[in-house]
Amino acid sequence: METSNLGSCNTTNPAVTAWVADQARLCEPDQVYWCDGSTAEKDALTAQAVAAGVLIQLNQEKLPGCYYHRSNPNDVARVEQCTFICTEFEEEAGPTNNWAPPGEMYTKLQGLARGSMHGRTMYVIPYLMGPPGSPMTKVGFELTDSIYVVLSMRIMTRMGRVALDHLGDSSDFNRGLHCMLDVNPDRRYICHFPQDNTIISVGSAYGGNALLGKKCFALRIGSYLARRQGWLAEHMLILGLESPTGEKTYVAAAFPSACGKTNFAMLIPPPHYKGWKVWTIGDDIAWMKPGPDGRLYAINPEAGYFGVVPGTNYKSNPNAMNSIQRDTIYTNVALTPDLDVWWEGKDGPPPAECLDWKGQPWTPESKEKAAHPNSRFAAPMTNNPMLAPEASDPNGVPISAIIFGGRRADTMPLVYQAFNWIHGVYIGATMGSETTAAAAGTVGNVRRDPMAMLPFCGYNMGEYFRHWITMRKLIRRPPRIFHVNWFRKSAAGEFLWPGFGENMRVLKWIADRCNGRANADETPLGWVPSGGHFDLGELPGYTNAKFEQVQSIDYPEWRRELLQQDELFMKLYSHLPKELIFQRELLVARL
Ligand code: GTP
Ligand code: SPV
Ligand code: MN
Repeated sequence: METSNLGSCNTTNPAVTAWVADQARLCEPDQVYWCDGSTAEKDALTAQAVAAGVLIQLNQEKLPGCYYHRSNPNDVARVEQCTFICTEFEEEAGPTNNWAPPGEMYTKLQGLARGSMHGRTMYVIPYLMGPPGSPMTKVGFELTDSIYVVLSMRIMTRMGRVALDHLGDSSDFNRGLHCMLDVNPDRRYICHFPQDNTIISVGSAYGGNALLGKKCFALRIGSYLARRQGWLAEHMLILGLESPTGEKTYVAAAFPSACGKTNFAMLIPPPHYKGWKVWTIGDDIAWMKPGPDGRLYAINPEAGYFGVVPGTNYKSNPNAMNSIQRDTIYTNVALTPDLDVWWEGKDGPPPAECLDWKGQPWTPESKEKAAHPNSRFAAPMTNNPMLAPEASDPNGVPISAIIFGGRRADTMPLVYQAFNWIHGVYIGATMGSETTAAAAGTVGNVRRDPMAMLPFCGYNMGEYFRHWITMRKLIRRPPRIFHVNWFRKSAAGEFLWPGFGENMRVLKWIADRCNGRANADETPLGWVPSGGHFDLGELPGYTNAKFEQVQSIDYPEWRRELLQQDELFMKLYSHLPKELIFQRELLVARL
């Protein structure tokens, strides 16, 4: 085994060099390559990936710097059934996680990893989660034998020298090992060892399974560290709403996977909101910590967007479209004869012919979809015309509102506000949402997805609720908490709310509530907009009656809802904070 570029981005950090050497001895790659994050390196690796058939160069006139990738058709989404939290005691992982004893799992995974990189290169990726110089930023290393992972991590994180500089001689870094193996679902394990700040992922090369900085480190390990260190690691977008007078209100929102975070984070206000702007700070993950002024400050640990492609177009999300015109990796979309990309819901008519996400000929008559429903783009956040300059502020941004929301065809109104923090925690904890294509399995079943963290909480969910309750004591000026649902439908199956850019109206009411400007009425669920205090102007055809329908409380639906919440509480019973049981009683009484 040789180290191919000793010296260019190597480090003398003894903890790093010893660990990398250990893992190289285990995996036995032909060579070890240290990534420096430079443009020259990107160009060289991209050329290699193209030569190896891992990437296809797209039409460089239409899409400069863009490349196309197909994953193995058995490997197209996160796999919750193969995802494990390996803590000493099963209680620590809790009933919502798969658990295995660390010793056993290390043995099994090391068996799978042993010698698995023969004939391959082990890439060493040093990366930062968070802006350089921020006290909230953390360092990770991912060792991988996938060049696609390297190039994706280069987009999604701040990678290379900057991470080594941040780390210095410290041994406080996340240790991630990723081995593709033969990409066989029978040998696919995404395992977290929070007590060792370690992740081992084998047998998948897709998304959150393989880009270890994202769900594995920033959320599962992150949430574990956050509880011990007094902060929050959440599956939340962060945006800044700027008023015509320049006042900025920062909002963080938790929606489950494929339920609208990227869209909301990049919202463009309707034309009559003259002078209003929505700036993106992050589209998927927020790390939040109480600041010296008693407010809750948030950073986006990521540096890019790994976004759902289908349905993205210049009408639904122009900022996303503008973000993916250059230097973007597209995975599992369709490929047209002129090396452009296509997907269901793109602007314009479908191509007369193309290759689908599996590489098979496709025409508009085909029954199958051309793009996989969980096809994704990886684009640098600096491509986003509405990227907030504060996205790289080491101090983060002060959060005024936290929003929880699921994908619910019924029961849940468009918007309501929690009475107080603990009621807000209850609303987040009992959240439900329909399953989506972002994870392998059935799509469209309502399940409980507390705070959109069901697949991402790295410890006992009951303790996670307790941590949220305890955090209130550390935040003197807490954000207000809201619940939204963009997806309520009529009996005829039509959306009762136009969504997308029109969600600005909801955002405006929320910001007004935080800034003491809009009135609300009390309902059993929480505070809702008072008549005349919610903007329905310039929305042709949208009547007050329709708004009343989307806001309505249906008592039989709420009876069912409470029973479903009960199932979650029963499952978590041994660690469930009694405050939440009390909140449930209060809600039952109000209803
Ligand atoms: P992850 O990246 O998986 O965490 O997803 P996300 O939460 O960022 O979801 P995203 O913004 O990519 O939206 C997923 C899908 O939800 C899109 O394809 C849209 O079709 C749909 N969607 C987003 N916002 C709205 C909305 O306001 N109304 C309706 N009806 N659909 C929406
Ligand atoms: C999600 O599923 O919530 C995602 C995509 O953001 S992945 O990175 O694959 O987890
Ligand atoms: Mn996500």
